[in-house]
Amino acid sequence: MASEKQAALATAPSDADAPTIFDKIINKEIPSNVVYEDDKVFAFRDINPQAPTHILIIPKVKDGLTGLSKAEKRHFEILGRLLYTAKLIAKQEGLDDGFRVVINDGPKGCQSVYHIHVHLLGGRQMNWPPG
Ligand code: D5M
Repeated sequence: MASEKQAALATAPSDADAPTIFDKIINKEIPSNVVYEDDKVFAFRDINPQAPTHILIIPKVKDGLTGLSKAEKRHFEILGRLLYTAKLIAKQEGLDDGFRVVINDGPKGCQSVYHIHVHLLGGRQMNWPPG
């Protein structure tokens, strides 16, 4: 992929229940490099890593949560679980000196897949501000 930004700008925000490639990954219809799975959460390595460690953490059931901007009160628990799982995986990956979590939202946030996901990035020095 030439640019994640181009991919994001080329992707229209999708309907709440429209399937995405992440459904196929969760259902193991297409392969992924899985690093964590429980009854609610699935995590796998990003196909286009932006850091030595780059993992996507997603809810198994989207429940309308295409992105953070669509969050409702009923999503409180899963949102907490996604972040807590990021912390668990950071430990599992040995990111003891620090890491970053990112949630891209909408075209200007550079979101290209409309199934909420937390990016966990680590293994190099991060910069601030982000691009
Ligand atoms: O992030 C969407 C991310 O999804 C982007 O970093 C690439 C990643 N992606 C897309 N398809 C795959 C597959 N098949 N495996 C692993 N990772 C994938 P966003 O925040 O929406 O820009």
